[in-house]
Amino acid sequence: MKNILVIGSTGQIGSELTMKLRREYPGGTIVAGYIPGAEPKGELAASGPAEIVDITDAARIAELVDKYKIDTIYNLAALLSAVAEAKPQLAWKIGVGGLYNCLEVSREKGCALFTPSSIGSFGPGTPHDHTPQDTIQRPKTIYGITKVTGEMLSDYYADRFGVDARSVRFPGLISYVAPPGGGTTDYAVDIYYSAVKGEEFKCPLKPGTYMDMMYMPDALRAAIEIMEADPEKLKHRNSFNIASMSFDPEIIYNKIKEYVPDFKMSYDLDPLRQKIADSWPDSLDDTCAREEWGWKPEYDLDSMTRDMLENLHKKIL
Ligand code: AKB
Repeated sequence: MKNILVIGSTGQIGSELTMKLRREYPGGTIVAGYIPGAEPKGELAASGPAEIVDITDAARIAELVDKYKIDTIYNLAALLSAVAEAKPQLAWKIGVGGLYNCLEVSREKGCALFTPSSIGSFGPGTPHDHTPQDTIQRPKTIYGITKVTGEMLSDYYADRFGVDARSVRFPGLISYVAPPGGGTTDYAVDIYYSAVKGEEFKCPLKPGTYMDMMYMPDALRAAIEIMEADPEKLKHRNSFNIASMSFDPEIIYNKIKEYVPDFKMSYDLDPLRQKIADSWPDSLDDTCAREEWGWKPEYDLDSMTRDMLENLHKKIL
């Protein structure tokens, strides 16, 4: 049995992860934590408890941990990379201050803790192709700086206090349930919406901009499998490279065109997102995740595209 608090349960990852956790642990209590204005709706609201929790309020996190006898916290609160550049102070407060609160509550109350890191934790000095697990991490964005700080702080709490903190470096995540909002990789979600609505897609990144991407079902599985992994086998903790596909705007556009032949794309570059994307890896090497806890993606670009188009048709048409 597991009792889990998901902080940020109504975001792009949280809205699907909370439901998957409820299916995976039917005897447990999975609490959907949200901030006012982002209330859970529909099945998410109906299928289990929901509580207001602001990650900057440590006392509230501790109160909920006591109330529901929580043993695991999924910390999904973050400002994504592009929006974080507009609000760097808030990005630090949520990304690092919020993580510190989760780590302290986990230390005091014996919780395990999952916090996503990102391909954004790397920077221009990192090898861009097959980026190794252990390499240079000198990001230029506030988002990346909070992620590297978070990785180091989580490892510190694991080594110093025995907190079972674990993490994966998520690529751009593609999904049809809840939109991402504010990331550099969001174009790879938006392009599917344009294709299904029959609209021309204006791509904010130039051809040749490669980044790692992943379909949400694989990302959700990774978030659960890393927390279930045998600790004896983990040489790393915070955070594991995971990968499934890498493409540039032309590759995803041409893949969608195989299914939507009339689909049109033009370029309308966003200099901020382009600069961020150029500083990130083109493709990650996820050998350590494969060897230490058996990570393996199921979706590639073709199977993801078929599933995205089918589900978006049902959702918006
Ligand atoms: C973003 O683009 O900011 C995120 C990420 C890769 O962490 N999707």
